[in-house]
Amino acid sequence: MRTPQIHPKIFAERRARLAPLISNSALILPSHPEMIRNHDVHHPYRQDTNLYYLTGFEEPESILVFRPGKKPETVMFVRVRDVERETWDGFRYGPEGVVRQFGIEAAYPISEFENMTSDLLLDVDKVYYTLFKDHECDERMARTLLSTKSKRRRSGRGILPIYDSYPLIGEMRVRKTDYEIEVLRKAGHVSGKAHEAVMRATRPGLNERYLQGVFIKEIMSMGASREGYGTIVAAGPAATTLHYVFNDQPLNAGELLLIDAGAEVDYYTGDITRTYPISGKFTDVQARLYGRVLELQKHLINMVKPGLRYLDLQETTVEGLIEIMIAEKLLKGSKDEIKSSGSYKKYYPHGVSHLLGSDVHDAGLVEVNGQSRPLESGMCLTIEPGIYIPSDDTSAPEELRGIGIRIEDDVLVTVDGHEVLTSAAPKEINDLEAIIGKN
Ligand SMILES: [Mn+2]
Repeated sequence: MRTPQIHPKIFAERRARLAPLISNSALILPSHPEMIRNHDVHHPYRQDTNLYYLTGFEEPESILVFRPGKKPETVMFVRVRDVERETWDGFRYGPEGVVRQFGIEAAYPISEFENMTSDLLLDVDKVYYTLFKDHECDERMARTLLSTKSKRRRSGRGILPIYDSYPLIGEMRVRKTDYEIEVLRKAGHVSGKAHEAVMRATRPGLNERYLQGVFIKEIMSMGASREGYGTIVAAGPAATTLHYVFNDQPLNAGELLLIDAGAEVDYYTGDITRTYPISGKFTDVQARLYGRVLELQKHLINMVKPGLRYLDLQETTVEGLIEIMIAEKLLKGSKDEIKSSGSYKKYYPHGVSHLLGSDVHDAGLVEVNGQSRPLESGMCLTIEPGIYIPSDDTSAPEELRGIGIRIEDDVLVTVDGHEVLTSAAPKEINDLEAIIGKN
């Protein structure tokens, strides 16, 4: 027997907030498709974020049908209990367990989805469903809609119109509730403490993978469910590859290490990047460049408050990094020329920030009607400037080639400013040098 990790009232409150936005409609939300099985080994499963957001239910092969104001209002289709399958794959709640433990009004076997849902759609005007996420489910939806149409033939109405539910739910997820802020604080803290442990474990001769192992051990021991995204442990020139995935090279003395890793706690994730010397002491060149990026990163964090536009953050980042590039003799010319030509992108090709929440690149818009959106209290975002000089870039000063630096923290917008959620991860040069390799 299992019990849900989070109280069902959290999810009922979310459905209640969504309800007025979709009156006279049915929202149909399927689970994330099961991962490909490799030689009968199951990959770890993570529920579709929106389905989890509205139900707290974590099993695959499940679908929510939510019809605000109708009876029953919440219906789920789930896997039935099965002694043999559960022996292999583990516990299932089954329809009875879903009703008993998740506050869902009615639940049925997943095999009943088409037949029963075509009836549940008889008295709604439209359907919220997101196409092209799961081909198989799209086909079931098409058959269901066709069946509803033929069941209400005499009404003279055609196939129910389909609207995408993602923008609606995404908008709900943009401003975090007090509960979500608490969980995000924990995710930021756990991520930060794990980064500190990795710093203490860092020394030349180890493999990148070893440090990933330390990170996972630390976050899990503090209650995280999993890594929030693919961890990047990039030693030396690998740090100039933005989405480095191999994590299998040795750590060499004298080089920098870039680690981008976050812990997921109760479906909310931290997202932190730190860059520091493998041997525990910055060289003069490393300290100079790192210090400049750090100063800019702290300036950007201090800008965060309600009303600040995303665009302003990005512009300030680009201007700050161009100044660094000119000072470091990476680029020639005036700031304006470099900015308008975009030549800085050679060393800084990404955005400075993204929204953060249940997904590492969280749902919600940062542009509305073509305008950059002002920040509002309750939003959570990353601040992550970086500079990356490829090792084969012969136009760059030799001392800088192969250096990649990114510094990333998670910041909550508060009523009158901001709160850094990831301050448990050291980033000042003195603090880093005091702990690297010292566990
Ligand atoms: Mn990030």
